[in-house]
Amino acid sequence: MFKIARFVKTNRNLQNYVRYLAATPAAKPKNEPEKDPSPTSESLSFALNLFRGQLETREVFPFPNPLNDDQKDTVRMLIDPVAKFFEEVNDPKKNDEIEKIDDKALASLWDLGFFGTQAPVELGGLALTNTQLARVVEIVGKHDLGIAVTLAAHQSIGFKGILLYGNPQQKEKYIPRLTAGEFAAFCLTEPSSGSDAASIRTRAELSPDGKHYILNGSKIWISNGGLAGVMTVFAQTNVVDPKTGERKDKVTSFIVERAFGGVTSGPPEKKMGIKGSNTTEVFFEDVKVPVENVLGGVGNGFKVAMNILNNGRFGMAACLAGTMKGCIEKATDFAVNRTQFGQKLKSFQGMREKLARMAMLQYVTESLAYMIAGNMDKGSQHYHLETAVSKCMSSEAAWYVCDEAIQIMGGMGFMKETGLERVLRDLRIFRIFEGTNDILRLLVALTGIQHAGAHLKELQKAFKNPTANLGLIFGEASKRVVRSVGLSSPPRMDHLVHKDLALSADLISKCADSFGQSVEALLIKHGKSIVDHQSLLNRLANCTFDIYSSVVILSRCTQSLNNNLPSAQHEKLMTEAWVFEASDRVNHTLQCIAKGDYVNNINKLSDIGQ
Ligand code: MYA
Repeated sequence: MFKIARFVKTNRNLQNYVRYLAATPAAKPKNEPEKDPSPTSESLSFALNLFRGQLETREVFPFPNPLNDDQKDTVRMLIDPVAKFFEEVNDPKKNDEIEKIDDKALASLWDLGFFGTQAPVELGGLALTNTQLARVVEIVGKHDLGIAVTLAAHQSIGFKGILLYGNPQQKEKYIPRLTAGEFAAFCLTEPSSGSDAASIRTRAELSPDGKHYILNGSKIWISNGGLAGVMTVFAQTNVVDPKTGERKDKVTSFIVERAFGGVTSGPPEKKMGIKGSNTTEVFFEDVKVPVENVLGGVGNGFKVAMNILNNGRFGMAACLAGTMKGCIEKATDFAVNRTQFGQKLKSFQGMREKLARMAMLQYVTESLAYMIAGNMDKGSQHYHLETAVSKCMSSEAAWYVCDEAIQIMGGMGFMKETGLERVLRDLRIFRIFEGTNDILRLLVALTGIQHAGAHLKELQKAFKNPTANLGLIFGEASKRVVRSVGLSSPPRMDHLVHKDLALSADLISKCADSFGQSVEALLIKHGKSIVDHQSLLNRLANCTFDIYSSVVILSRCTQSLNNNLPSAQHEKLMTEAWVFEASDRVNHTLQCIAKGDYVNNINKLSDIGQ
């Protein structure tokens, strides 16, 4: 807003304004909270604009630069001790058996600075960028997912709110403690409130003297719940709505110390996997929370929670890219050494195809993680759909890759000693926590549809006063006329990709165009009731996953080809294979939607239970 106002004062020429915007990227200082992504405002999000059939490529091309020399040095200094920690100190099998991280291993993790990776140096942290963190987290994910969850529950969500929304006093008071040995936890989920995060019942009432909130309620499945001394807690508070002046309940977030009294935890939960991590219930009984411990403003808690989750989700893709690497290494090693029917397994085409698909999925996941981390480091503000895509895709890909690794290893894969059954058990929760993949698919589709709907509304309004909106109307009308006589050319990307990838870029550009047209047709057909067509929404989300991930790897592969990397030709094969399959899936889905036969027998069957 401010930028626009300042410019308009000094120069009213539109072309110059566009140039001005292009020359001043919206950089924001690290750790400054994102503005809430509004689906109607202009957005650089690729996924969001896809719903209008537009290819918004500014945050996908070029692929974010790798680290600079200083940043690389820092990562190098971390990688060796981390690898050594996992090879020499930590035993994931033991952590799984004793259902906690072994004391010595946990102490080493604190010594390595792993619990303060993104906190400022002056507050005891390592101040890693998101890209640097992704490199380190990949290694953690390769070795021990119980440890990954403990680390993430502490800093990716536990005290991320203090980093993003804390005032200087809150940061100075808490961050040094949280980088020096005190655990943090993120307390949102309740017995009656999981995916429906806004329905929490924990309450905080302002004390009569206005100095404290009195907190009552309980939270379940809290990672680090039995360990944490400091918690980010979400509770209903009664506030005056600034729009209506009426009082109503709104969620507020608080920094709560166990030392305040009245905070207790249940015993560690018995879980299927990630047993090394600690998960408990947490109870709050008349806890006196000082008013200065409100985080991010009274009544803003829902947005605080959502943005903490949005900000942390990319870490899952980085972590699981590492897990997949570990699974692929085990399966490859086995395929290279195992002889059956007189031949090494690797010489059978079926086995090679499995390994190729596993490698392709790992490449896609890793690329998503680094694309999003790089954009976040550059100051991107509209990444919440992209992180949701990366969370869903990485958790599903990792499950598939681990399962296939077990399949390749046969009986050996099923044995505890191989370590893959533990990884498979650990992986199961990744499709559930940090926002279930089901809810995130709906989030992607509904947010995208709202964005597309806002554009249609703009047009509708424009037609009410056509003389004042001739530009918009003519622009839209000519687009439609051209499209209707079959002369339309879809938005293009071939100028952005390496020439060897032009064909793949063309396939995906056409998908993006068809996708935009489908969304528009569906909006016109269903109007607001589209929110009830979840089968349709899930399919639109899947198309978004396929198109966005294809563009991400086209971008990465372009960079590798341009730089003549030794891996470039291999990357090109994976990119072409993925884009070919992804565009096929998108086209098939959109055709079924157009014919109205996306509701197949399974859907009919599921209606019987209603
Ligand atoms: S932690 C718990 C995880 N729980 C969840 O993720 C909860 C899932 N539920 C939700 O996200 C929300 O309730 C949904 C919306 C999405 C269903 N960003 O009316 P609404 C805005 C920004 O749609 P609802 C855990 O699992 C929206 O625009 N804004 O809301 C531990 C609207 O704004 P306005 C958003 O229908 C895991 C307003 O909010 C977002 O109630 C351990 C209301 O919207 C958004 N996303 O529900 C982690 N969504 O009013 C381990 C909505 O202005 C990880 N809005 O129009 C391990 C990884 C390893 C990594 C290692 C790293 C070290």
